[in-house]
Amino acid sequence: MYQQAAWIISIILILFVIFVFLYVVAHSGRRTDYEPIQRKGYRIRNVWFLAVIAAMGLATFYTLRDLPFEKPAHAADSTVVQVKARQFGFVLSQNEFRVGEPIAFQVTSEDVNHGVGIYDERMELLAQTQAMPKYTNTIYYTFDKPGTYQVLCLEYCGIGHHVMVATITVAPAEEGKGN
Ligand SMILES: [Cu+2]
Repeated sequence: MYQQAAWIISIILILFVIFVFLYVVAHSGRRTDYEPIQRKGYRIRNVWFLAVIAAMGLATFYTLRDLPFEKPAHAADSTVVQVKARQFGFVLSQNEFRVGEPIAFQVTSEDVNHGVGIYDERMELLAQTQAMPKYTNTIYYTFDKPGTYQVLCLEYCGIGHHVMVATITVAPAEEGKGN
């Protein structure tokens, strides 16, 4: 969903840039006084500046709450999983989970910077963080569908970057536990 939104927004912005470019090219032959155009430009700029600030403020307010980095209330009941990234692979202390089981992936690296991205079967990114040497980043995540998930490196880390793959399997929720 996010990839598609990003794709559509990119296309719209590219079309906008093309439109502006063509507009400028089409009007470049005309000679007019510079000052009124400049004044008009400044007026438009002031209005748009405020509009952009307002739009970005609203977008930030509504999207920040969906960020997965916040420590959830049930963090204490999470299954703690050590994730060690290294050239070129991942070592997970556990890779079989159940639907609805809250998990805390504690991510670090044994050598250089890596990225840890968890992808579903449609290759949509569900959660990610950096894997850094001597530092632990935690991803709190709860799988809501059974299936096979992939962990891929998101940071170009050397010649074998593309072979950094780990698999996670998620089984249906336990009987009597809902879901
Ligand atoms: Cu890597």
